[in-house]
Amino acid sequence: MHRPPIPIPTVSYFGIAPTQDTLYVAGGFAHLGGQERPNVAEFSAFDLDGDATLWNPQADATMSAVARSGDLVYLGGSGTVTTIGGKSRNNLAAVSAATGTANGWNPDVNAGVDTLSVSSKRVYAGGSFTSIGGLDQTGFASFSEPAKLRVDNVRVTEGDSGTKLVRFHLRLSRADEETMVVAFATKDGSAHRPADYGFTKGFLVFLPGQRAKTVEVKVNADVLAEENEAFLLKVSAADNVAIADGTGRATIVDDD
Ligand SMILES: [Ca+2]
Ligand SMILES: [Ca+2]
Repeated sequence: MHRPPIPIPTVSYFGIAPTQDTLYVAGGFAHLGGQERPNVAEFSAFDLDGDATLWNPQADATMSAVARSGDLVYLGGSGTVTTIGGKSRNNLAAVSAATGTANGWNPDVNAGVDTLSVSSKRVYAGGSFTSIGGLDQTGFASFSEPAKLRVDNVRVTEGDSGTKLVRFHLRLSRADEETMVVAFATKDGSAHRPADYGFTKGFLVFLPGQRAKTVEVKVNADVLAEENEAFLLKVSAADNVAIADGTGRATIVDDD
């Protein structure tokens, strides 16, 4: 089994979370592992030099807790944190383990989160806080993990005349009691708008209990002999939903 090299502490570490391949460190520092990694850093078992990885959620004040669950990393702040993973987040956030970007989950904790743990799709937090989301909550809280959204890849045979519809399926990992809104827009790949497909953008609402939605995009047929082409559907979050995979790829299979 690989074990990440644990960096020698020259600064304060308050939260440590090992996984099989990585080690997360939260604390009060501007640099760690030879990189500028404000208050949170990740180390890889496969980098024997002990350099921090590229993962960089950039918390704006001392962090005190970290826990990894699936493709999310939960981060707790020491009481004065207002930005984590590129978003305004008071002392508690969930960020992507791939990109370090915060998702829509936003509990809003008024003071320090000293310990975090995730079990059976619930997040447990303990600390010196007295309110969460503006409601009285002292010292301990538990939350449902945010529902996670995935966009499927699709393939469509081009056709020789008219248009076809490709259907991207957006699926939540579980039904939620909250309404969720996500924004979507197509993006050129090797297929270009408007020649190959119709630019499509908008919002989708998942009402409480709903788990799947479809986005339809028009694809233009032609009789040109060419390579298969592809474009993307990019989905971004609103509150509550975490984007596990926010990019769907539509492959237009040439038939000429
Ligand atoms: Ca064709
Ligand atoms: Ca063609």
